[in-house]
Amino acid sequence: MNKLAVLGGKPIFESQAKLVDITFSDRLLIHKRIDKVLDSSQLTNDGKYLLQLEREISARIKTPSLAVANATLGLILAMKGLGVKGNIIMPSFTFCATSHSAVWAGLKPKFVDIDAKTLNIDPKRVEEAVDDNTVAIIGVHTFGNPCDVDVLVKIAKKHSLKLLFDAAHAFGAEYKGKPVGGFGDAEVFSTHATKTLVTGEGGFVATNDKKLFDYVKRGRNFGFDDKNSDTLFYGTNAKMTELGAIIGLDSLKGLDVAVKRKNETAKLFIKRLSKVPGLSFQQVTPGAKHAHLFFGMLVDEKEFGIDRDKLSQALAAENIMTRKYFYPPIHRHSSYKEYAPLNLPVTERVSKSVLCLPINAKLSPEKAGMICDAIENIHANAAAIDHAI
Ligand code: T4K
Repeated sequence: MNKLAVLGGKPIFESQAKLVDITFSDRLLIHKRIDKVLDSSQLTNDGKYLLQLEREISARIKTPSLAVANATLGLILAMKGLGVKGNIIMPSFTFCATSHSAVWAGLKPKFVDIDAKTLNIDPKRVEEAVDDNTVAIIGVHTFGNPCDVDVLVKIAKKHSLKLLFDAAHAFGAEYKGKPVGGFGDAEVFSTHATKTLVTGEGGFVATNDKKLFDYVKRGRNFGFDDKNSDTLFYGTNAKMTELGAIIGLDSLKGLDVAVKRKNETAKLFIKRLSKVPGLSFQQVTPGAKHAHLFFGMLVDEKEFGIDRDKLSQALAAENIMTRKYFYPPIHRHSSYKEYAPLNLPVTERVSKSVLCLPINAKLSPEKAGMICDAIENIHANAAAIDHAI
């Protein structure tokens, strides 16, 4: 075993193993298309590449989809378009965009706990949380692992609630053989640079609800009518540019390969790292196909020997990037301080122990193996590391 960098040795990676490392399929075509767009001078407002991307996304997920400037604006539009006022049940173990969007849309987040295995909203906690003020539920397909969709649909139907999915992580995932995108009243994807399907900044709202579709379509363009002369409501500007759409078309071409590669890496990580005491992993929802945007691992300090933060530090010394998605949980953010007394034991435990490892289509099995070597080495030297940092 090599001497660990955190203990004075040489890092296992010469150049950084990045959490995300974007793959482009055909740069020449990207450049050609950008030139065409520059020649045409049509940079935004329903340009030809945007329309092509929307057609291809809609066909792939078998659901009418609209491109937006980012998932946060997509979520705000989808939530406002539901036309309801009251509480929206959601997990606190998510990115702040899920809850911020609700507040911007005039809804009040009601945080509930997650399931310890899938790391998604726990349907039992959802059912318990429904009261007279509840108008909607939003599930988050955490790291690309689809929610327990059928159970959430049942609960929403039983209580006449709207149901959304924050599918920011989940392009390429499936639930019971169907692509994520067509479930609930709407699903919202992110195509931010950190995602598998990339447009730079961007996202998609997918919905089978014609009224909601029209609301989002107008809402992303200031609320204009078909003649673009009068506004029908207070819309916003949430349009995606042609440059984003060109990157998106390229990214979509490579998506299946990327998701396959990421699933292979996740399998390798689980096979190797399940042998390391104190490490456990997100479990795939029964009947689902995980998109593995991120690979989340839980670190039990007692059994592993050091806590998540020290492991992250030791990996950084080895030139291995990690991220603590999602820490702190939303109800611990300063902007949500009125929620701080909430008791969400699984969320608290997972949030304190979760660490996301690099997972991207460029990460070879050899490099993924080197990440496992480093983690095993860190575990074997936990006492010395604990003393050193
Ligand atoms: N719902 C959920 C559940 C979400 O997780 C998010 C966003 C949203 C909704 C809202 O989606 P958007 O409105 O953003 O479309 C990231 C992203 O900013 C954010 O989009 C994402 N979730 C969140 C989980 O993380 P950072 O600050 O952690 O990323 P950063 O800059 O540290 O980069 C991480 C990795 O990505 C590194 O390996 C570098 C690489 N990277 C990053 C950027 C920005 C690139 O390769 N290229 C890039 O341009 O925030």
